[in-house]
Amino acid sequence: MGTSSARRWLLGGSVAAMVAVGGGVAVASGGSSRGAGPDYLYGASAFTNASAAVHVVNTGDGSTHVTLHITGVDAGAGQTFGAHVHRNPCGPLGSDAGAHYQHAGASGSLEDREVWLDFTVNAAGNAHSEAVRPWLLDESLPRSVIIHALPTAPDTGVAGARLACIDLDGDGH
Ligand SMILES: [Cu+2]
Repeated sequence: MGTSSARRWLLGGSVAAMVAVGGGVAVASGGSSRGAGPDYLYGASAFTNASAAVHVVNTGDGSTHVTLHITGVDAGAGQTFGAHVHRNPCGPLGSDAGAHYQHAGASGSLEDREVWLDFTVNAAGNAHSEAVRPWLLDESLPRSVIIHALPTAPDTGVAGARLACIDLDGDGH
């Protein structure tokens, strides 16, 4: 699956997510996946009325592009929230998503070895972020994206309370 087709699909996915709050997960072919949600909210927060879409695209050269689009965030312009790919699926408790996904054999900083998607909200309550990594996510793990209350601390990966979770689905493995 090429990058250009992924980009077209990403735009369509964002629109779909806006009309499907709390909706389920759709699966694309070609080793890509996405999630739309949030699937779980952990108490009232800036994300109570938000819609989010996550796209995971495996490029032909063995790298991974993960994109997060979010709308309807009730926060002031310029506020930054942490977000990461986590190891486990979403659940009723924020802790159900487990620890950060950390890629076996990856090198570099903590951020380089994980998938961080911190985003800053604009005046309209929208935000997006993207992470590119030179490896493919381990398809044996179900995964999710957790949105946190605070920006991610670079040294520790800590980002405060878990506010929302979006399930990611694989490509049928
Ligand atoms: Cu996290």
